[in-house]
Amino acid sequence: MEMRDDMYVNVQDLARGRPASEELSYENSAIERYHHQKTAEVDKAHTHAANPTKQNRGRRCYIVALVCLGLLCVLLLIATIVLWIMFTVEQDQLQSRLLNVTNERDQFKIHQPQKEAEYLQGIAAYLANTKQQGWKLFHTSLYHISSEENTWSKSRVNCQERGADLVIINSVEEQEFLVENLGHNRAWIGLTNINYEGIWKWVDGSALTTEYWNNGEPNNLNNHEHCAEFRGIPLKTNWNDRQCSEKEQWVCEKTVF
Ligand code: MMA
Ligand code: CA
Repeated sequence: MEMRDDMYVNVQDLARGRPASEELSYENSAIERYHHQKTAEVDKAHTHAANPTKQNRGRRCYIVALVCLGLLCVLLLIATIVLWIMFTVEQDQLQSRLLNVTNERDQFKIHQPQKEAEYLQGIAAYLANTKQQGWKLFHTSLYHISSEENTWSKSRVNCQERGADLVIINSVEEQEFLVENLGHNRAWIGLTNINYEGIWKWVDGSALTTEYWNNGEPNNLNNHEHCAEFRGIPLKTNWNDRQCSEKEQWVCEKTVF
């Protein structure tokens, strides 16, 4: 009991930081050891108490990560569903458009003969009209032989006013057709060298390839003959170069198609 009191005193002394008496040094050190032991136990207990907190924090992190992953999965799923719906809708729209286009094509096919007939009737009406105005059809062109006479330039202007130009002869058939229709009449054709330093060219700027000059022509008489004419001789080779200011008939040509 005494010792207990001493212990109590000495513990108090220790707590107050007072130096222990020499007689009690052994007991004090024992108490100190006991105290240390207790403190260690308490610390250990604290440490044990702290460990569950750390574990809890780790677990919380793990749960948060899991939740995030779950949310990500859900978002991915939603995105996939949305994209799939969009794709499906677009596919449906494309299919219905394809169906419409197919129907339109089929309708056009059904009505094509009618349209073709209308188109041909239009051409027939156009040709009938041009025939009435004195145009003659040969191959894919219409030809008009003037009844009046004029210079080469004014003849050309007249053709242009009719939606045509002076005739361009590209084949022997065309040449023969014109010989046949002109007979003994002379007439301007769309061939000149006035703008091209002596080089003969057609009115569309194309070069002269198939030529049907009369014997000894072109002779550029007195250096004044720069326009070409049908000489008025019913021969396959009947072209002549003549002074452009001379007045004579002319032939216009326009393509049908
Ligand atoms: C002659 C001949 C032609 C020339 C004409 C002009 C009758 O033919 O020389 O080449 O173009 O005269 O009138
Ligand atoms: Ca001549």
